[in-house]
Amino acid sequence: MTVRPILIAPDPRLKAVSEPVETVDAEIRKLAEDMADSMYAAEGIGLAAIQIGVPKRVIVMDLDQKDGKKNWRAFINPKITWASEDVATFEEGCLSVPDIWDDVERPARIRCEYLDLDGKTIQIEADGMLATCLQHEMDHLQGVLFIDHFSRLKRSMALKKLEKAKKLAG
Ligand code: K1U
Ligand code: ZN
Repeated sequence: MTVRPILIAPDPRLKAVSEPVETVDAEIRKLAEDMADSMYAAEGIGLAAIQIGVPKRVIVMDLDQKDGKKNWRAFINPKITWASEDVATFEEGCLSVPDIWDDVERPARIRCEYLDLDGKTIQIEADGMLATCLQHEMDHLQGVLFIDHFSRLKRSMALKKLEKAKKLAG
């Protein structure tokens, strides 16, 4: 088990655009396992590789954590192939943006194509929390944080709060 530290905003590495994975090999499978270990240790439901400082298009997610049961899956090189016009609003949080939770509006339903850990192409249609979490994590792959969806005033208040917390932590 390898738990890697999670980058905290405003770390400039979180603004990087992640690179596609060329081959799903043992190195990528180990990265995904470390990401899952790091996500569970931080009590999250998702994680993008850039959040542990690795600029590769890899996401892990587990929306079904009950009684300590682990049921994570990996999404490699995910692409949104269709998004609904209707939108849904969910309260979002982020392990890289501690102690800030707020509503974000996104397409309510998406179709997503990605590679699994066997390198197989998978297509899914998602709604609810899966659609929200996938879009949140795919934003990370583009260097976008959920606070970037806030109004300018709300975002600058969130950034001030993060910088203050960073200073207090030393
Ligand atoms: O990207 C991340 O840092 C993961 C993030 C995923 C996410 C959560 C909510 C809406 C959209 C995306 C998190 O896992 S934040 C932590 C969290 O969701 C949680 C923590 C403890 C209990 C329940 C939820
Ligand atoms: Zn996040």
